[in-house]
Amino acid sequence: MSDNCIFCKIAAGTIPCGKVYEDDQVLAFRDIHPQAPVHVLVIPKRHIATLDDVQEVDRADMGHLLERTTHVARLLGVAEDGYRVIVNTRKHGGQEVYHIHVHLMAGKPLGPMLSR
Ligand code: DGP
Repeated sequence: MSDNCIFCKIAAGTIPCGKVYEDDQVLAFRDIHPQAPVHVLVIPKRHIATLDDVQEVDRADMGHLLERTTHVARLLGVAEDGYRVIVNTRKHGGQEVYHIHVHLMAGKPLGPMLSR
């Protein structure tokens, strides 16, 4: 756990969240500012600041994070129609919270990914 990391506090249960799934390694909860009808964040409970900080030793945990994201999509009933997964990374990636999180967005056609 990293001091002053809001997602570590959410993972520890000291800040409430709209939990949709949890196991011993990951937590999935509703984004506070949803940008799609379904917008969930899936985080590892262990603090890693950004995707670029992932090391070889984290491979299995990152695989688990992504596999559980697909599980959450099925739980929420959006897998068949499809969804978008985004991991914003550092400043130019638009990352605001420096604890790795997978955005799972769904619930309507989301359109082209990038505005030009
Ligand atoms: P990013 O820009 O990729 O770092 O996205 C961070 C997301 O986290 C953003 O969509 C809003 C969400 N968020 C920030 N603080 C909280 C919080 O305290 N609770 C919840 N549920 N979501 C949060």
